[in-house]
Amino acid sequence: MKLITLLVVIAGVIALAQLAKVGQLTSLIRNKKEEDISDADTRLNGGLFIAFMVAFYASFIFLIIRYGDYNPPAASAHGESYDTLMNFNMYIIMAVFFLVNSVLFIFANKYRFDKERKARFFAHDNRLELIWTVIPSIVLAVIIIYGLRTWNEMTGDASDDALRVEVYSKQFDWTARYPGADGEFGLANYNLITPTNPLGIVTQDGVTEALAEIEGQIASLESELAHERGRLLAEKASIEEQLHSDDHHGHGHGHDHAEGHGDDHDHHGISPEFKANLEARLHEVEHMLASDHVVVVSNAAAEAKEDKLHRLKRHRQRIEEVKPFDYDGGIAAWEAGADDKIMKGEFHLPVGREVEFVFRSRDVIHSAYMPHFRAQMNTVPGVPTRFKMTPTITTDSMRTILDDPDFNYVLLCNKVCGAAHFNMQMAVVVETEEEYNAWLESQEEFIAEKPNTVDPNARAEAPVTETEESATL
Ligand SMILES: [Cu+2]
Repeated sequence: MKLITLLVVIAGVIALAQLAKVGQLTSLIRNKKEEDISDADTRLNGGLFIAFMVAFYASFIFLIIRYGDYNPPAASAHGESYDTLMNFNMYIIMAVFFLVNSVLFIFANKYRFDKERKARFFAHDNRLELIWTVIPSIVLAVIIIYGLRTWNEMTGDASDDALRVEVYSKQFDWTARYPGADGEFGLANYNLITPTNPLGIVTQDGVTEALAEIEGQIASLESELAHERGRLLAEKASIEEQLHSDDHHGHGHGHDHAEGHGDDHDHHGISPEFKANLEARLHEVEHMLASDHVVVVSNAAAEAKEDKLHRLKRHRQRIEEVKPFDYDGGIAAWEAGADDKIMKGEFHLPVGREVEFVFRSRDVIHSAYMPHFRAQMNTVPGVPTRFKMTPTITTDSMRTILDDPDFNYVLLCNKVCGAAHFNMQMAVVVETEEEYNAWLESQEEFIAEKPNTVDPNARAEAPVTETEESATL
């Protein structure tokens, strides 16, 4: 179908070119010059300019009526001034749009070629310069000053009793955090991020847990590498060779005594202690080879595992370096996070109360966008950002207003941040202060989730570690 359309278009262009050629030839026969254009032609072209302008305006007005109201109803205190600012700008832009295009098309028609008319020539006009410099300057100054004032109001400091909520982004979801009873967010450190501590909240338990988790991974990797069959066989062969060569020395003294007399004993003679060690290790290796834990791993896979082991050890070191004295408040600050409350999928806000959002990001720049609250702010790794707003309409009221029982406020990601960007959304529920308090009360504190998490003791008793220990004994 596309191919046919394309062929038709190409055929049409060729036909037009041929027609133009025919026109040229006929005017040549009639002894008319190409640049001789009749008054009728000029009038037609002038009229077409006007017709195009009318069609252009009609389609523009249609689009404005059909799609111009693209914003959902505003549901925050600053939403109205935000919308007023937006409309103010749009009206100015539209006025200029109509003015400029009208002048363009109407003048093209009005001043079409006329034999009787002579063009007026002037090189410079101070009054004209003044008009088209001063008027746009004033309009732009108004836009900028008005815009800045609104922006400053929207982004100014939140009041002291504002509710503080942390919104944390990562590829590809959102997490919200409430400070808990102490009103203070616990410290966070990305080194402490584990599946059960997605924000890396720093607590004594969190550090212990993260260490236990990583110790477990290191131990199992080390054991796996230690039980690699090829390596064990190679070690066994090497030990046997050493013991064997020592046997030779012990019995057949004076083999290679021809050169380097004195040194020979130090090099080849194995002390009884060393020999005992070798024999013990040989025994151990044989034991390991016979055990169930023997694995066969390709060289490339073993290298990859060693790399991973190296990375894990570096990570372990970084966790060990997370020390209380790095933070204001010392060890007490570590526990501020224990009563924090962490939300996935949905978070609640009380209506009519100011909220101060603090945004953080784990990986790349995301953008927290809540269209109904006219709120948007980039979330930047390493640089906390903020935004304050006051929700004015509860979710229930909005459902009535929109006549949509399934309506929910949303927090979206408004920055193309990766493959599942489309999936980064979280529901926001706005409700009365009492409902909100009851909801928050029912949510678990961060540390209360701990018992479900990895038990550090379980790790220490991992079977691999145990056999390794018994093997050494
Ligand atoms: Cu995103």
